[in-house]
Amino acid sequence: MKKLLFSFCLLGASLGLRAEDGHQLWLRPHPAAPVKVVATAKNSALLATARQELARGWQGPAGATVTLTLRPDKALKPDGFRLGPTSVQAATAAGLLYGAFELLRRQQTGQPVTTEVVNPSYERRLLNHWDNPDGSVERGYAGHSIFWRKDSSFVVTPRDKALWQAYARANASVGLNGSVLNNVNASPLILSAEYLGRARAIADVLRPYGVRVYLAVKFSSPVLLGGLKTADPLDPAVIKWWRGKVQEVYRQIPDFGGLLVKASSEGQPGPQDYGRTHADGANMLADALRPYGGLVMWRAFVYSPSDKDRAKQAYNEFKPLDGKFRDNVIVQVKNGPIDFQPREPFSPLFGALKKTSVMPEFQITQEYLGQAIDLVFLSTMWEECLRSDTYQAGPGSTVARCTDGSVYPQKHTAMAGVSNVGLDPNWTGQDFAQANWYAFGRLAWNNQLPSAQIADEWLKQTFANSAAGPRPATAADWNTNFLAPVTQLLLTSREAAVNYSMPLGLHHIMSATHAHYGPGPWWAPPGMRPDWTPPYYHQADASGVGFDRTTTGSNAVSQYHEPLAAQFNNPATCPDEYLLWFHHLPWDFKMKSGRSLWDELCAHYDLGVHQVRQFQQVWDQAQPYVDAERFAAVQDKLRTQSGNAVVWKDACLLYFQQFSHRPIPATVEPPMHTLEALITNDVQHKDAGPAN
Ligand code: BDP
Repeated sequence: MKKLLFSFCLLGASLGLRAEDGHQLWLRPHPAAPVKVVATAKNSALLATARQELARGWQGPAGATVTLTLRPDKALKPDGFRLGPTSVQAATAAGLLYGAFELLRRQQTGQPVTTEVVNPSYERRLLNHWDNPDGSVERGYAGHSIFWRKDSSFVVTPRDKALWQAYARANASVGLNGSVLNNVNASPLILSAEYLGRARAIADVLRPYGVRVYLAVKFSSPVLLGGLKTADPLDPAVIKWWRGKVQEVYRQIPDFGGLLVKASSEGQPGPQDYGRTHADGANMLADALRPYGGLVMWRAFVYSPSDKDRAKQAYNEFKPLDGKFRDNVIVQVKNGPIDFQPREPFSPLFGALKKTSVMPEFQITQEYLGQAIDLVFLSTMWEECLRSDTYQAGPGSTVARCTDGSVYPQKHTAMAGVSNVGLDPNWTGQDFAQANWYAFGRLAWNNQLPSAQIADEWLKQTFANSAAGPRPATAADWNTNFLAPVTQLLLTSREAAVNYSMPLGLHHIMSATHAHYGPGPWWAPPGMRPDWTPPYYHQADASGVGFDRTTTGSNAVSQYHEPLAAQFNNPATCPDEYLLWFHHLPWDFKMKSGRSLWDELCAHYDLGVHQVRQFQQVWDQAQPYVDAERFAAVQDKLRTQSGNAVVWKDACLLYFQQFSHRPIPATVEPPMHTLEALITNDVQHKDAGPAN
């Protein structure tokens, strides 16, 4: 063994290798073959980037000539392109850049290049950064903001620029074309001259990569920043203030993309404070942006403690407003009706808003899915949502098709993902969380892409041809012993997380004291808003468990189109995945498997724990194919995840057992913790992230 290690080291040394900190993402430097790029297009920053990328990464025939042709083409959307083995034709310079990246990706991942037309699913493909002006990141697990500084210094350093450039390049390589630079819980400061100046500097660096800048704004900015007495969207002084502010923004950033707004939601100010509707608020901003072609992305994440079922509220507030929004407003809807939980059914707003543009919002940062510890590939979760059939315009009206313009005529289409990027050297904290950034970009570009392909692409670009670490004997060896098992790990990782945390439709039972990491089904301090406590969601008692959203319960089920409403309403036909989302069922309810609900719950938690242990084994066996630094980092995270999965299982089973009064089946690993200890300590998780 010693000898083997030694020879690996020697090989490493002879290749001039260095440790891997993961900073290169999926864009690892390769020895490129010489290539000549001939462009029939006017010179532009985007074209220069395309040329540079081809020269930097060409893996095709040495000495080949690649032609980049700019030409109007009816078959192409603005960012689309026609691809050939050595040619890209597009109607815009951005299309040429995306075509260049596509060529390189195909080369690096061994996918064939035929002559074909490639168009993006969505016009705007955006990251939402929940970054605060002081440099902190809400629900960020990878260090401070890459955009804003803790010391509030507005000096733009060469290091800032290099980082922003690397960030923009990564985005462009997967087709992302927009970044909202600050938190939806927006500070009015973002619209001050200093912050706009820095936003301009960021926009200047992002522009050559086709990434446009957007900002999130606080609805009461006219009061807090402008000194007005009101932020009423129908007040002439307020309208004037926003017009002036928008003009100022465009003076700094001529290609500014638009505004993202969280209003009348979770305590944020909004039009409802003045007796106005979401449409009144959004339209006022839309009118200010219209002369410049800017967009308003108005979030539908709204709920208040007054309603008996939080899951129904967004639909109830927004459905009556369908058709009342300007055509440069897009309503931004989270994938599920509650809040980025490990599994939710799709939000019933998808497909139900037929005369309003709607965009999906996914959460890339793993707030409820293990933060920067757990290895969870979210692509399968997003794919599940995008492929869900809403039936709103007949069978086949999937969430994807209801949002990309295929079903309803939308003037604008978009998809947003809450970013997981921070100042950590590897950008995302956990090395495998990079895969979620990658997957989000790929799905925003092509909402039909299977997760298996995304995983395959990411692994090949991130770990193959590694400049560090021992090399596999042959490609076949690498494919069999690394690519296949690790792809499988990625593809099952989200289901494993659901199993050990919130199986069978359970949701929102995480710990509050640990900033949403780990279990907390018991958490309900006296006086706390019920809809912020887990018991509101799981409703466990002696009679059973689950939230009754059937026609005889909260009736949330009726927000879904038939045949879904009937299917979800009946426990016999409701998919197991959503069972306790829609039903409160007795502990001895007979499941499709023949087991009782209690036994089934136990089996899921236990399975989740075993799946993570299996992931550890897969990763351990991958060691010969991975550089030492990333191998050890991921191994360490998996070890922590594995221990914490046991905590989830023990906590939930012991807690629910108080109501079920049933034994944990002998086939299930017995708890190693006591409920008392788990509750008392609320379990001290290692590296659970900031408690914001
Ligand atoms: C919740 C997060 C909170 C966000 C909110 C949102 O816990 O930090 O502000 O979503 O999306 O899940 O507005």
